[in-house]
Amino acid sequence: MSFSVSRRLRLTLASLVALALASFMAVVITTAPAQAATITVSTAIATQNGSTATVRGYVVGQPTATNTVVTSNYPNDYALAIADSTSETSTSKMLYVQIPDAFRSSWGLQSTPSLKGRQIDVTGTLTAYFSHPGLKNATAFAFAGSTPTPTPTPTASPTADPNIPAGYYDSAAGLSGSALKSALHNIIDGNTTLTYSEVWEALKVLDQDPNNSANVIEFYSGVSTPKTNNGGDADNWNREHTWPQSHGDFGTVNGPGTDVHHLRPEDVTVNSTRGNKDFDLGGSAVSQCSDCWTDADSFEPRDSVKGDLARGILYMAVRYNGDDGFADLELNNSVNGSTNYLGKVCVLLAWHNADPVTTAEQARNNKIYSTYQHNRNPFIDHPEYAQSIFGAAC
Ligand SMILES: [Ca+2]
Ligand SMILES: [Ca+2]
Ligand SMILES: [Ca+2]
Repeated sequence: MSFSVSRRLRLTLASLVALALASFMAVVITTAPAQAATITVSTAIATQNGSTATVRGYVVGQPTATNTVVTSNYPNDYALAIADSTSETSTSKMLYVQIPDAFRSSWGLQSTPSLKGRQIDVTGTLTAYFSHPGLKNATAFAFAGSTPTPTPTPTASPTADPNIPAGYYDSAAGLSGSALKSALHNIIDGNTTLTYSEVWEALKVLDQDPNNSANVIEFYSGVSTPKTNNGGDADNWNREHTWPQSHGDFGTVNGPGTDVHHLRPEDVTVNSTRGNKDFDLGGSAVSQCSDCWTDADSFEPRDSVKGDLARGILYMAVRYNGDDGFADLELNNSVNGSTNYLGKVCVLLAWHNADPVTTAEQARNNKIYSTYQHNRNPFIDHPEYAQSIFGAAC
């Protein structure tokens, strides 16, 4: 099988570490431990001596008892069975891996069933689990071949945007959780709205290719395409609602359907492939969209826009609360969820942490504020708000 692993894996690891730290601002720089040699599952089974090792194997299911490994309808995210062959069915040739709390949302099969069949590297202590050869106290998970990154890089700490108007967030000071969400809503609502046709012109400015002022960058795919190539035909770019219209039935009248904090240029075909799917990890490669992944119920874009995407989605959930004639947009941790909801919130939070705010993203936010809508995305200005408002679900 072939996966574009390197970038997406580094990102996944960085996100896991960020979650474990549970705070975007608390970046602690430590010395990375020396990397242990990678061993096979059969070697790990033969080496149950309490030593630390990195084991490479294919995810074949979830152990639920000494001689039982389930391969569907996973009961939780607590354990993985890995083997040297993706088709292994004998539990005696499997290693049972305990999944610590911080890794469950990304490495547990109930949350991420698409892990089955993937080759992974897991680092931990070789010792019995479920009275069976196992690995416990895992400190790192990665798709095979990537470089585990046990600590975030210093650049993960965002620099405050000097263009935030004085006093803009004063009424949110000291608040957390739902009180913070409510205060932010009142700060960013009442914004100027664009017509759907004005969105074309706004995106040509906001998403201009920094290396070619005649082009825009298509959001998920990263492809540079002429601004004049907008339209509805194959290989045109059009206006992608990263929060799909159908997840709130808001259409394209002035309001959420024209809010450029979440609207982006995208290739017509890629836009169609994304459709109204929720966001989650995994699937198969997307045509015309390098390092994008999709399956029947979810879409995953390239790594460098995962955070940008997440922050636009978080903005939508706070901006639209059902008090202005549109639906109350909210996040949940599901795919195929109910109307007005978009998921998965825990995946989006991990993406927010793993792909931090850049100066280019701040510049886009400032331009929306100064030129178009006169409201700001709080999660670009204050990344730490995301965990406070949405972290309880994860
Ligand atoms: Ca999926
Ligand atoms: Ca980014
Ligand atoms: Ca809302």
